[in-house]
Amino acid sequence: MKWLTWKREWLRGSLIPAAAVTVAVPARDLAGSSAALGPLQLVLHDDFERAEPTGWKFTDPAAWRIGPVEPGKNRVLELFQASKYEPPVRSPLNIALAENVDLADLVLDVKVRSTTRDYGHRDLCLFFGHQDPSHFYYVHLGKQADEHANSIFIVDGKPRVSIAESRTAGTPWTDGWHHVRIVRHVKDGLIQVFFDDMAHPAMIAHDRTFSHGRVGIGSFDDTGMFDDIEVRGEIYKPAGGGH
Ligand SMILES: [Ca+2]
Repeated sequence: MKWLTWKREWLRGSLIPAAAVTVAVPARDLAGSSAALGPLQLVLHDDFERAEPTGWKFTDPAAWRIGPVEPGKNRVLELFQASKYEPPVRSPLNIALAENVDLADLVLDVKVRSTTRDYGHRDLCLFFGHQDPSHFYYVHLGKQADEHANSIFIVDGKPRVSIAESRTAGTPWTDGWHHVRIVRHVKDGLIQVFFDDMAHPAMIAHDRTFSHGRVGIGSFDDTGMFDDIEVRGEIYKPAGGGH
């Protein structure tokens, strides 16, 4: 059980040397897909066990902080208030993008915890294929699915559009921690989203508009915590980009 193995690593607080690891994603983790992801290098691992959230670029740095869940305990990255940010087109307000990570194919794993009240659009979001503030993909993990919630969205120079071919009726938020995974396979456009159940995707889409970009975490308009983000991916190399 791959997830159980990772969970034990998290519990031990062990660090994996980024340069040393390649992981082939098991076929059973790609249910509903014809994709075959090759070995992917671990390009980002952050457990936030430090004082300041270096390595991340925020739409509003004042909305984020690193802190322990309990005094002296594990530290996490917390989105604790609304960002003062006006997006160029209707899209999430609270975004933290990993710096210096531009990926094509990827598998992103992260632990997330919603800290807002329980309501229909209770959400946290994950970002990928991010080109600029008006061109990117994001996953909205919303309590109840509708036109604007609990789907995979594209922001392509205009207000976000839902592109999920299949999705659940809603993300079953609790006040505890959950494990989210995004799988992106550029060649056939596959996007899969998993929430706790790593065998059955909660959302699936196919889109090839953006072939690469940055990854990130955040929320449309709520608060939450993030920890132990691990991204395995293919580092984007521009065609004819030289060395
Ligand atoms: Ca941590």
